[in-house]
This record gives sequence, structure tokens and C-alpha cells, in this order.
Amino acid sequence: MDQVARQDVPYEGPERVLSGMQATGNLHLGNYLGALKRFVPLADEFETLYCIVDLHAITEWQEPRTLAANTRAVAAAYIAAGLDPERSIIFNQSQVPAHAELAWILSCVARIGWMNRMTQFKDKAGKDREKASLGLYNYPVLMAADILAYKATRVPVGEDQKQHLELARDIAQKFMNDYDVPGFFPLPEPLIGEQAARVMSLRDGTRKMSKSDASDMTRINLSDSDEDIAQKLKKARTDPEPVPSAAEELGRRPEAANLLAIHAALGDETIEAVMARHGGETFSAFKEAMTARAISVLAPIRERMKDLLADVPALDATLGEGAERARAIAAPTLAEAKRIVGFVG
Ligand code: AQP
Repeated sequence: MDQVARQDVPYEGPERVLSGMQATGNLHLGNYLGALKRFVPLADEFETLYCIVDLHAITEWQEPRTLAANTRAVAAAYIAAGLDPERSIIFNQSQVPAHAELAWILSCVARIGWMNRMTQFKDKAGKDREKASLGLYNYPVLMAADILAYKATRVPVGEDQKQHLELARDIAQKFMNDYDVPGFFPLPEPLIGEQAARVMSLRDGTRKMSKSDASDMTRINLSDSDEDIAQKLKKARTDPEPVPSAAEELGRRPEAANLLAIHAALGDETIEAVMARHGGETFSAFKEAMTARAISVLAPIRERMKDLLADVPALDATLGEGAERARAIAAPTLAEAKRIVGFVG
């Protein structure tokens, strides 16, 4: 990333937290441990906005009815995981036009050279890059707009989003430099968890757990039944050695390290504590403990999601109210950005 000269004018607005998740499919344990679980305590400390990023979702093809269902499923997951829509602003991005409008302005600030370095685009577009949508390429600029429209100062994300956050900071800084408006935007800080910042596939400890992985056995979905959870953990790949008991072993044993990290994060304890208790056991014994813990955490979320999804009008009303509150925060920032750029009206 080209370094953008930093101006030494601090941002003086309020602290604000924003994050989002795509409505591209079932949320999984990686989304939960890497991001969603961490959203909840932040609401005690800060003004929080959590969106369902449906504009981002269509950067890859989404069947319209499935997109609508997935949008509601993510909203339900937010609430089921413990977010209170009275305290946190929960909404879907497409209901707030400021995201797309600011994204256009910021697209004209971001440089193609910066965008070409984004590893997520390279991963998602794969070899057939010419056929990827322009939206997929521009995804990180829209993400910068999501954050900067609210002048959010902190963004809880999994480790895979770190590069996009750095880009958002560079875009904010270049906007302020180009238009000579120091301190207009904050330089948002990623909040990356110490635990489970990168949950890996259950079938390959070197690949990230992902919604778009063709095999459902690679991930635990928040909608999975107890039986599914048990089955997936039973089949999770391990190695022939017993459960590790020392940190030095973890580097060469990615699948074992991943299971230990998941178990630790689900129980809010350290990997060291898990190794002290389970080190030397067989994986089948450890997986039983893991299954019990995973079900005890995930089953209540799943059941609450089902209840919430049974009342679609209520869920849509919650999203509508959230969007109204979000529009009220974003509107003055967008109006000011337009004025700064020189737009009339
Ligand atoms: N495996 C993961 N470990 C930790 N955190 C993760 N996140 C995603 N996967 C992991 C975090 O979850 C948040 C929401 O992600 P997203 O839905 O916006 O998009 P994503 O990162 O592209 O998630 P997926 O599941 O990998 O989707 P696909 O398969 O569509 O690419 C983010 O904070 C992300 O860091």
C-alpha cells in the first residue's frame, strides 16, 4: 500500500463502532467468533451500528429471494447473539443511500494501484478475473464508505478484513489531503480479536472457514442442528498425534491448532488453558467435549433465530427503524462531503 502522508490533525468527533456482515449465506462459526460475538460487549461501551451489507452481497450473484431471506437471517443472528436493537442500530445497507453515494465520491479518491493490491479480490475473482463484477473490485471502497459515512472510529472485524481497513484509512486520509479538510474523517481502527481472529476450515487447517466453500462439512453454520454440529466435529480433520499440550506444536499442526482455538474461544478461555486440560487426550475424547460446548453456545442462538424469523414483519420493522436512525447519522456527513467536493445544491 502506498503510504499517504498523514496530517497531524486529530479527529475530534465521538467514538463510534460500525461493522457489517454480508447476506450471502448462512453465518458460520468464523463469522460468529471472529466478529459477531465481539459486537455485543462493544454496545455497552460505545454507540454501535451493525449493518447487513446487502450492497456488498450482490458483488457476486445472489438469487433475489435468497438474498432477502439471508438478509433477514443475518438480522436475526445479530439479535439472537445478544444485540439489542434499541441500543445498537441494526439495519441493512441498501436502505441508507449515503453508502452508495459516498462510495462514488471515495471511488474517485482511491487509486487503481491501491485496489490492485487487495488480496480478497484476487482470492474471490480467482483465475477468471476478467469475468468478476466491477462491484467486487470496488468492494473495499464501498466498505470505506460504510465506515466513513458514520465517521466510525472502531471496526470490529476478523483478520481477513485488516487490509480493507488499512485502505479505508488511506482513502479517508487522501480525501482530507486532497480537499484540505484535516480532521474531517477519523482514521478508523480495526478491532481484531485476540482469539479466533481467523477460524479455519474444519477440513483444511490452512484455509479460512467461509460461507462460499462448496463443502458444508468445512464449517459450522449458526443454523446447524445439534446433530449437524456433532457430525461435523466428529468428521473434522485432525492428525494422528494426540491433542497438543505445548504451544510449540501448534505451528506444524494447523487442524489441531484450529480446533483448540475454536474450543477456547467458545468457552472464553485461552488455548493454553485448553491444552492444560485436554493435552495428550485422543481427538475423539476432545471432540466430545468440543461438541458439548459448541452445542451449549450455538443451540440457544439457533432457537432464538428461528423464533425471530417466524415473525418477518417484526424483523423488517426493526430493520426499518434501524435504517431511519442510520440515515439521520449519515446524512449530515454526506451533505458535508458533497459540499467539500464542490457539488451545488
Ligand atoms: N473464518 C473466519 N474467521 C474469523 N472471522 C471471519 N469472518 C469471516 N470469516 C471468518 C469475519 O466475519 C465478518 C463478516 O464477514 P462477511 O460475511 O462480511 O464476509 P467474508 O469475510 O467474506 O465472510 P465469508 O464467510 O468468508 O464469506 P465468503 O465465503 O462469501 O467470502 C467479517 O468481520 C469477517 O472478518
